[in-house]
Amino acid sequence: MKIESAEVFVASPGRNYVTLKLTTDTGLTGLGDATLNGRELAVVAYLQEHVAPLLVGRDAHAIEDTWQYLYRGAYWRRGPVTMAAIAAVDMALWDIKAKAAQMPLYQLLGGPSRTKLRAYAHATGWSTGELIASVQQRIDEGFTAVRIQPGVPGLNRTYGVNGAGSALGAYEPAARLALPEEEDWDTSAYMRHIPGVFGTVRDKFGPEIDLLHDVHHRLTPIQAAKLGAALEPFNPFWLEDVTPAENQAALSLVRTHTTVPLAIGETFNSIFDYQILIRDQLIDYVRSAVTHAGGITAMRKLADYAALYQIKLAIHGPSDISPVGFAAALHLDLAVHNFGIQEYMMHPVQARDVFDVDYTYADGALYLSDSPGLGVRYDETAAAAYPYERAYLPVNRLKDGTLHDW
Ligand code: CS2
Ligand code: MG
Repeated sequence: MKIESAEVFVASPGRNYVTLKLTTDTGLTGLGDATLNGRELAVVAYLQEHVAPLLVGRDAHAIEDTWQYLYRGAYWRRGPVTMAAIAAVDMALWDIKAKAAQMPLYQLLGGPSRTKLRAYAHATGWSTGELIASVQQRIDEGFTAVRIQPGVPGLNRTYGVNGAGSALGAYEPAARLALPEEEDWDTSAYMRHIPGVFGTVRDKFGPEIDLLHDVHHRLTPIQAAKLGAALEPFNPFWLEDVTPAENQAALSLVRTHTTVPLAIGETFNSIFDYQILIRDQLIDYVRSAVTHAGGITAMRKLADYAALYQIKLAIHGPSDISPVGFAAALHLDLAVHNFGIQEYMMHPVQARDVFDVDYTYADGALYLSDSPGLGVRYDETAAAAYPYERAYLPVNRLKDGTLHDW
């Protein structure tokens, strides 16, 4: 079975998604997600100009060899653009292989290790009262694990809630402005505010609900250590991305001072970004997206490496991973032994016009069907009605204008 064509589609049903479609000489098709939020067309060009010509005529079954060919063959290794492109090819080939076998992909990865995939949802509110209402809504929807992101007194907008009165999710699909939106940041104000919010939410909902929080790369290691220690009485499920973590060893300082579980890695794109973090047991959850870390082939190796150290998989699942990339995550989640939890941010409603998916949500968990492959269909005609729109993620400045991590 040979690859006959590789086509790339860009559509914006609520937000931009880049989708690769591979077709074989036997008529099978496979889908891959290549969406890199805010830099989408860089991956489109990489796929169309540099990868598609290499794929035509290749054995569609030779997934590992194709992965190595694209990774080593480029000479210029790693980086989010390259790894998103490789990920899309890898997903599409796994989709094809599973369709050829007439099995859902998770069967080819070893079969199901559990019956359902526990998911966490986002709750957000500028004031603590709004946040509590949002948590209640998630609990009413069946979630038993909720990420809480409050506003910060003195700021006008911040990650996870954007501004007072903003809609749920408005913090993610960067406004369709000519230039990135500018948010403001004050680490001291944030550090003073968060423990009280955690305490109030914990008091209101009791000990059983799991509460998560995303620091979104904003602290130094010593600040992160201090925040972790301050939150310990409220038993967070995890703190996510406490530091930017380009310096992996820095997390050992955080670890020395707090037992709060740490999750990290949505911006990482290689197993090597985790080498020290996993080997030295500095984290508890790996957060890469299948879409950004080289696909199922690479993520399986990452999950297995993490498993040696009792570290669990908690794949990134925001609305900027397409339903194709999200389905790939669910198949891996179902198959690996060290599944932790799955983020479920949900896609814009318009995405349903373009992506027809077989996965379902019920009572705090996600389920896969037994349909062959990834279980996602792409409607090219519907996609054409949602043309690409340039969109940036926000940037973040301190009060004196210094650019800070977003
Ligand atoms: C976030 C992401 O889901 C998360 O944990 O950190 O939504 C992140 O902000 C976006 O994926 C950026 O594109
Ligand atoms: Mg995050």
